[in-house]
Amino acid sequence: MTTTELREAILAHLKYALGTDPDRASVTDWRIALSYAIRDRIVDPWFASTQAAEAAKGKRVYYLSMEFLIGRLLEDAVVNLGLMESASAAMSSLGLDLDTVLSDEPDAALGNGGLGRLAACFLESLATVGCPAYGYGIRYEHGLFRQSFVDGRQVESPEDWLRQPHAWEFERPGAAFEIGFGGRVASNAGRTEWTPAESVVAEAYDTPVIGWKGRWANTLRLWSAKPTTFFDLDRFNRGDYYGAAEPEALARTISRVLYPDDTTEEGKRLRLKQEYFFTAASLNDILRRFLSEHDDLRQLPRKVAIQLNDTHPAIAGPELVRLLHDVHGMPLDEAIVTARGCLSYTNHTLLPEALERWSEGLMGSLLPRHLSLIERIDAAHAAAHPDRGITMRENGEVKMGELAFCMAHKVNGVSALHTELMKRTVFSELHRLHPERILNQTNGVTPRRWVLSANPRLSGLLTDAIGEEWVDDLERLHEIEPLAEDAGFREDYAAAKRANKEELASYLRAERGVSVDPEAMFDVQIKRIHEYKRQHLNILEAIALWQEIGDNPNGDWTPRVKIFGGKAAPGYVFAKEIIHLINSVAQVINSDPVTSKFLKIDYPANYNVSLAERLIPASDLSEQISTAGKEASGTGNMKFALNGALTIGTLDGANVEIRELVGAENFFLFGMDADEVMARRAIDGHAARAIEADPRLARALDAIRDGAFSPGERGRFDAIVSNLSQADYFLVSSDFTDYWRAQREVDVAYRDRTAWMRMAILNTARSGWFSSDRTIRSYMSQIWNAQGLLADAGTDGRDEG
Ligand code: GL7
Repeated sequence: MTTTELREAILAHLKYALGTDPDRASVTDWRIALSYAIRDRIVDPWFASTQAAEAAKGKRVYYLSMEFLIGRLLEDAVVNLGLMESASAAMSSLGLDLDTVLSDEPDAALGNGGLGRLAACFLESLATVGCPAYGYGIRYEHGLFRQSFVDGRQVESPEDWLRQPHAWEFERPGAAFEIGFGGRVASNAGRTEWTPAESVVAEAYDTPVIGWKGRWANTLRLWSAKPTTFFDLDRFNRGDYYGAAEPEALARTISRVLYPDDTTEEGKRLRLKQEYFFTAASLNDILRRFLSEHDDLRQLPRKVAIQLNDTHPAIAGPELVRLLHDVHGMPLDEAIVTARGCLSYTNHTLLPEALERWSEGLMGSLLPRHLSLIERIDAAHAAAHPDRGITMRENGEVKMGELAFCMAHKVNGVSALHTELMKRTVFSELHRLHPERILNQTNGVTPRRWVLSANPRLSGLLTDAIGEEWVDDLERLHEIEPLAEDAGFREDYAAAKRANKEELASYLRAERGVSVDPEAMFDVQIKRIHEYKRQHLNILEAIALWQEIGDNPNGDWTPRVKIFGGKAAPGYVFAKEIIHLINSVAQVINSDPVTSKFLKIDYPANYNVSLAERLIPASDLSEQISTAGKEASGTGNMKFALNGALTIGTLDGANVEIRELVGAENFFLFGMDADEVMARRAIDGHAARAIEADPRLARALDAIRDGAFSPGERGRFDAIVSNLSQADYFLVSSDFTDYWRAQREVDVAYRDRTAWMRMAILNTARSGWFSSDRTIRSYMSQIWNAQGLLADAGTDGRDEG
């Protein structure tokens, strides 16, 4: 598409779709007009892909996820269609700057964190490798809350991404299913029938997902809840206007908000309704599509692969059994085997509080038929393994992890370590019974968003050096390895990093009034705020460093800017205390005239995908400091390594694999490993001992206790101080000394810029394995048995390495 054609298309949409003219158009109008013009280019490849999938009559993959943290879509589409230059030229010919237009788009924040972002990366990779697939989820009216800070405390407000027209979706009133809740179950002529007491309509909204070079496009189908009747006319006519609107309000509640919990589970009735709502709608849709092409439901596992992204859609097991058995008359045992042949389940966390359990009372009142099917499935499983006494029900609750495990033919963890721990801990009994079922699929990230668009400077360098093929064959980055020894390349690489840092520095100055020196090390920790991720370990180190610099202000300190980003679940009190502490410490340290040339702290509010795209390319140091055994994988860690930030981290999640690949000498390791963590936790008084043994730690904690960061309010952070001195479940105090040691090694390493750049280049060169294309190909061959349909690119059967 030429610049002129694109320009004409934009102007036409501005006029005919938005009804405005160039003189009156706002940036948002221009952005939507550009989005429509770009969307038009997606529709043809999208149709072609759909038709190719229909013609092939092969297997389709269905990715069921409560969360899709997709962020902005316009830039993704422009980049994957190869239209960056035309779009930029067209916009400037209209007097606009493309970057300004792109950043006007609100983030689609239909997810909380890593799990949701992984789903978004997977969708993009599925399209890139040409695997016929659908993402299924919920079209939340309000995504993740907006975060602001008031006096250093997190304040949440609703996010409103649908206030403007959403240019990427197509409403499909024809694709709708009635979803029931509650009611009665009865036997009728040998068949079980469920008559729900209430129901809502699930209506589809489709967003095309275009892969690299526009060769293939899949569909993200999100369900919106609508009432079966729009309003109660009788009540309206009686003047009861509120009452008349009630059915509609109640129905819409189901797709109103994303639950803002990250890893901890909120045991709410509405949450279970949301889970069943989107799972049932998706399975109905999947069966409808299957039956439009085939007639024998016993063939379902050959044509349908359904991936359950965590246990949130685990009700898919009993629901699919119900559809096959109750609705289509398949014998129960066969229905269970058939359903299992289609389903597979990804576990994303071992945290006990995050393993979903629903009380049988709640389940029975909302989904009575499903509860009785779960009892049948449980009994069948127990009968097959009579000596084991494993059950998916305990203390009047249904354990969704066990249910998902028993109804899946494959169960996977998301990093090598996490998968091993799954076998050893939560699923040890089930693993013994089904030793072939658990396998590992280490997470990945899409290089199109996380390198190519987020870091155009680095991308340009890479393409100049080795050609463009790395973009969808990321292991080719190995080819730049020898260039780590090339002084010219090192300088270019350093210049790209430096320019990214300058850009971030001006953003921070403009948006936040904070001035930071791009020469300083940018040390970044961005992720949800959680005790196991240990942002408080990082801030303790900052306090200790500040004290030490204060003792010796003429010392030869390595200047650092510590940047934090992330939200806490609104009900997670301790995490919110950590946020308050970081902000309070930042305020004191940043205004210290003696130390602030060496140490600054910034915590921009409302961290989201777009902010991550700004921060990661500008980072020198990536903080991956979770208590070993707690972070299932991490995916931010991969994005940083690809963009040439060095990691300071524990042996946790995918850090282990990152370190193996980039080389131990290019990674700053510290802390206890998962086994040591378990052993140390068993030792009485571990926190007190650690504090006693490390005067730096004791002094930092004293400063917090004495009100150094809460003038006039000594006890403000007592909850944190007493936690770290007593129970300290996440072993912050016990890991502090070694963390401090590793940070000082980082300081020394950063001063030798040649050596540092060598390490950074090797991180980029050796992280190509973390492409989500590799992960998706591996799921395709090891779990889904699905084929890619790209004619030219030879993706079928390509080795996943
Ligand atoms: C998570 C894990 O905490 C995280 O380590 C992992 O990278 C991610 C994707 O697999 O899944 N599990 C989880 O419940 N959330 C995650 O981000 C919210």
